[in-house]
Amino acid sequence: MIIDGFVHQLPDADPEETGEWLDALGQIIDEGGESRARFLMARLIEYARSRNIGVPASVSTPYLNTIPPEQEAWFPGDEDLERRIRRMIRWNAAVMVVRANKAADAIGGHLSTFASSATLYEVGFNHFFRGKEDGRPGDHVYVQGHAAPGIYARAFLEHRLDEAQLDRFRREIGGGGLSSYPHPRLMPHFWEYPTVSMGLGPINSIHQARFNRYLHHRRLDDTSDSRVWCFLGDGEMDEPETLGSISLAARERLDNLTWVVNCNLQRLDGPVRGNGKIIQELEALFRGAGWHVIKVIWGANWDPLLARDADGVLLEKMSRTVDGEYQRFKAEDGAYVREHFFGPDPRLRRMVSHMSDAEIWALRRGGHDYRKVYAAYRAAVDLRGAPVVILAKTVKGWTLGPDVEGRNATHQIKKLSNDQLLSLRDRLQLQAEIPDEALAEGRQPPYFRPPPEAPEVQYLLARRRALDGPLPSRPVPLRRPLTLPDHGPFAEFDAGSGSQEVSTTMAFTRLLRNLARHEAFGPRVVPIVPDEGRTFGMDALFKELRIYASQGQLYEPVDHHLLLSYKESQDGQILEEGITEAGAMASWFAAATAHATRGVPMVPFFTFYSMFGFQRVGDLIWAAGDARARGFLLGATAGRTTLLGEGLQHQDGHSQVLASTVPVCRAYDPAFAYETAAIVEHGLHHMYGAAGEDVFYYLTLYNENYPMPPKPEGIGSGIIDGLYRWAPAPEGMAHRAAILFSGPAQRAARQAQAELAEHYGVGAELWSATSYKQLREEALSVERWNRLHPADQPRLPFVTRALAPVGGPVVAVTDYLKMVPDQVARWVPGRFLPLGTDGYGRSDTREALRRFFEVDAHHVVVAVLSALAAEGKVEAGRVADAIAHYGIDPELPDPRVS
Ligand SMILES: Cc1ncc(C[n+]2csc(CCOP(=O)(O)OP(=O)(O)O)c2C)c(N)n1
Ligand SMILES: [Mg+2]
Repeated sequence: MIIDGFVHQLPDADPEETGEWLDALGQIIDEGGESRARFLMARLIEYARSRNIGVPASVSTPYLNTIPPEQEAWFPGDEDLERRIRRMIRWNAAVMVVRANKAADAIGGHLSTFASSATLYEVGFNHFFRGKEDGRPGDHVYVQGHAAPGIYARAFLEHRLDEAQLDRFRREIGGGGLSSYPHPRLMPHFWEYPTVSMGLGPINSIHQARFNRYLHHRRLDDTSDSRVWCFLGDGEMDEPETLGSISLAARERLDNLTWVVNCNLQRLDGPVRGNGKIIQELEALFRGAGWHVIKVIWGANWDPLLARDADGVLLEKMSRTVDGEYQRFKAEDGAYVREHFFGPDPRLRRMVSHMSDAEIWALRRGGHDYRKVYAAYRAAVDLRGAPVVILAKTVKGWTLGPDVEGRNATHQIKKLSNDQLLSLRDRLQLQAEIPDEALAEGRQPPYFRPPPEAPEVQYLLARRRALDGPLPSRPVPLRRPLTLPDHGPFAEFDAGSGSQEVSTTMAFTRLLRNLARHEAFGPRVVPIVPDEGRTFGMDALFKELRIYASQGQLYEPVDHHLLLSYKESQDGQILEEGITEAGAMASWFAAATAHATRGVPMVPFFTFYSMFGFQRVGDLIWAAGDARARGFLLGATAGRTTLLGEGLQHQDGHSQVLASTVPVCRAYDPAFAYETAAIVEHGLHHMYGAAGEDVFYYLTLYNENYPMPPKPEGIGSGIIDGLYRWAPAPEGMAHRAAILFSGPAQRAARQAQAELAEHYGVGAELWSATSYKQLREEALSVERWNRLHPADQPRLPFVTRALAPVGGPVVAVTDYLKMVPDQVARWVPGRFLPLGTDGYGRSDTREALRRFFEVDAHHVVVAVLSALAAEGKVEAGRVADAIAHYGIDPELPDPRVS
């Protein structure tokens, strides 16, 4: 076989001996069978390893538990009490969802996900997850979004939530409700990590674990006691983000990370791998990537059967059975399992002949076996050198009865009849707690919670006290306060660059360096780049700030003789993530939420190719808003025409539109260095100062060089509010107008102003529009106030007040879609005409692109004249003359659709 071809490239020192070994093995296969041969091979490999013979790891192991019964850690808890607690939690979780869906206005929710994973969570809560008492940061626990009902039910049992709150599950308006899923934005004192968009929890958890190491290596926080736990669905493993960073986790030896994959073999529509075995597939992936894998497939009552499986028929059957069949078995009954799993092979049939159908039916999956799960977690926290994934096999909808367990529709079942509830109650042995009458037809099924002094509650609370307090819980109190910088790092940008031509990207990089150099504040700066540092001119920072590398730099870099050489270091500050915007964003996420998750505010600046930001990792950005992230996102090489040459897939003309859809994102499109600096300075104080608002900032940065003007006097807070007058109109003109520019469109605006004054008698004021989003939001709140206060004097939005004195049409020009300035169109006094870069980009020079997209100075002039003509102030012929004069072909196709 080709894959073992290496063997034939090595000399065989003793072919005769080789032959004898092969013959011996052949004989075993012929006489002892395949299973025996496999067994012997496995023992040989194990023995070779014990003698330090490096045998390459195989990527998969038999379909058995990784931990043999005799090596299971001793379970230290009170099993009976924990079982009762678990049953109460199961009950309340189900009842909460059922009650939410009894009313005519059924509101949804999920029963089956938690039903399959209750044991997985309960072992964690009772024995492993560390809380946050006494100012400790504790563990980071990512809960599978659809398991939220179980987490509420546990908090209820702990007396952290009450019945009224459970009855407000998914009814958040008006306050006091419980969110559908983990949303820190909506329950800021409870939920910690937003996970429900599949794939985001897993990638975030990896980067959280890595970020903890970064904090530790940089001596910013002792993270050695914090473990990251991430609970995942087996269906969720198909998301590219889920698996996207697993090799990073192994490379970084993140033994502070444990994943628990709830392998209930089902996703929303049906089986995850009906024709295969998801556990085996995942095992191979994770082992291949370098993780420790612990499979928890079979419950303890399978152990005696396996112990008797001398000829390997049971293992053979287990291995050959596909997940679709396993699912079917759990949706049938004991007799069916006897007939179809054990039955076809007389040896297997004999193996269970002493067992009743009920006993066969009770053969459990490992993920529902409390002791096995405990042993797996114990092993996971003790294993060193690599992250651990626990693959726990469960039944979707477990305990919820035959109409729900393992059914294809189970994910979406949210109602149970009173009969179904009765049998759930019996299954959970809560007959004494919930009498039959309570479940009579037409009655609302009751919750059950013992009083605080009951042994169950006492035990539960004692366990949590021993583990440093309840979870989930947010935020961690401020443990290491942040000292904000004075104006020093920002000051130089106010003076402008004189005749030196620079870009806003260069200015930002310089600002970043200034901030990182600040003695008190500097260490909190986290510069993050995907593989684009050089594109943004940040390679200059590699040497000074150094790139974080957990193992330091084990080689002399090729450019070591250069002043600005490539420098990796264990206490490096820059996170150079490689080509993974999702990974870089996940690092930003960890840093941007450190204020709440670790009580150590960090200030991340993630600079990316603006095209590959919002549209590539927009869902992570959205979730970051949910997580109450604070920090800066920088979309560099921005602009449909400013990024010349790169073409359709690179030129971004719409990230400002996408940013405007994120409620807590403050999106800015600065033109000048002093604007960029002012926005960052303001943002720092707004997010990390007394206001402490949970928002984040997006700034587009460009690579066009021009002399940066000094900051004009008297512009007040216009840069931050989104608009200010940058230059007055030339005096003595017949007509008046205003041109609003953003980003590098400033150049076209300035040229147009001169042209209009010189040739057309139009005095145009120039305004810098740094943020249409900010303007729009202020205007919307004013509009709302007016709508709801009819008796009061109406208020005017800032943009209306600011532009009122213009006394002529307003033309806006941007390197983004016309939709960006259009955000404020209805509040602009007078005629408003936006120019923007609608359509796909293409490769060409800036000049050609700006002409093509109709955002160059000539098109601005024509737009101003056309607006004046529409107002009857200039003749239409003047517009036509200008069009002809500038050589504009009015018959060219519209770039928007061409
Ligand atoms: C990105 C994304 N796509 C789709 C969904 C809708 N969705 C919610 S749960 C689910 C199935 C989950 O299956 P699995 O991960 O196996 O979890 P289980 O409930 O079986 O534990 C889907 C498709 C989502 N929440 N996020
Ligand atoms: Mg599943």
